[in-house]
Amino acid sequence: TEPALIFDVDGTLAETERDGHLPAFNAAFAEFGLPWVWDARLYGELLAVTGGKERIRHFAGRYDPRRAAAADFGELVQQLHRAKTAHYVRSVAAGAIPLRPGVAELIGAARAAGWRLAIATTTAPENVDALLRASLAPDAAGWFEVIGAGDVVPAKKPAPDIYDWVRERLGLPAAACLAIEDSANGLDAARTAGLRCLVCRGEYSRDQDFSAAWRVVDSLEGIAPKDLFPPAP
Ligand code: XBP
Ligand code: MG
Repeated sequence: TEPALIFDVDGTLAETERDGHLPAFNAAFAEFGLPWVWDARLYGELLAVTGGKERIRHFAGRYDPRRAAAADFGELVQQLHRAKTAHYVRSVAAGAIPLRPGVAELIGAARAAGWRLAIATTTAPENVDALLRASLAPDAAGWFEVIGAGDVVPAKKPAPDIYDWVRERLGLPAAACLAIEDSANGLDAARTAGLRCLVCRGEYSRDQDFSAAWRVVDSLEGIAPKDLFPPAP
């Protein structure tokens, strides 16, 4: 059976946070007349909470507790997140975010080798689609046999649920899969799901603890599929 590469999206395929998600959050807050403005430093801290709705709730609970306690706060979070997703999709579709070096080459080589490809991400499915379409190829979403995204599992990374969900749909044992991640939350999710994990450190994750990773690199450049499933010694 052919092995599978399971890719994270944000931070792994592309550095989407600072120039994609962060301005989209701020644009949504402004659209709703909220006095919230996230800067890049605060955002680095907020990234500890995965998932955009979860991140907004966490922020409000801490910095705007009166609003967070309002009866309609749950509905506000849903509306803000819908607006944020629209802003994000628009900027990504306009070509705002390139893939990280080596990503397109590795995906191309894995496809040529007949390997199976999948995605496991906490971000919304329309965001994944927009990024793959604009930055990889118009039909690139179809290259991935399983795309696990957003709210398909309620417990987001570092919970293992999204990796379990994807691996079950691939119908593969954990040993036939390799997760590719950029963050400690993603690494924890993959490891708890029993998967080997290659970490490609990114701009927001450089200083995190990756001791549980199979390998840690700063770029996927030059990595060939055969490096990822070395024959047993
Ligand atoms: C990515 C995230 C996401 C995005 C926002 O984590 O944490 O929350 O920042 O996406 P990972 P949404 O790379 O570990 O999957 O707003 O669409 O939730
Ligand atoms: Mg990530």
